[in-house]
Amino acid sequence: MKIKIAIVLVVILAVSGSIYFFQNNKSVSKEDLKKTEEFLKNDLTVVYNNEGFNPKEIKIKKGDTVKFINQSDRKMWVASNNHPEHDIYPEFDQKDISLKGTEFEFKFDKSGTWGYHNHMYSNHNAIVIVE
Ligand SMILES: [Cu+2]
Repeated sequence: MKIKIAIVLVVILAVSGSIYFFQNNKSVSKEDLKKTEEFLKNDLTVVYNNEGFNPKEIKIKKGDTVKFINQSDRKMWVASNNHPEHDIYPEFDQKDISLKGTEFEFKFDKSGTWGYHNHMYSNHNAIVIVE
């Protein structure tokens, strides 16, 4: 009986461990990389894929609108730092979720260096510099 319980526990641990691993180690498929490169030909575009935001730092002019495209298998919610308050640039907060293949646009009316992140996965960070 004890052996059966031990086997069940080991199986549960292995399954939950591999689910955790695959959710946190999503790689970028060749197809997604190709799409990312295609989107980045527009210099007012940031692509979010499984590795994070690309480019990590984008320089724009005041009044420019940046398009954030979700090309990842995660939910994307773009928001200014710091997580979770989003208080350095409160207006720069998507307050919604974009699934893969959808996008969010934001017009930057304040100059400065704005750190932001994916609110749904807050260790993915990047910067918008508004000159
Ligand atoms: Cu956040």
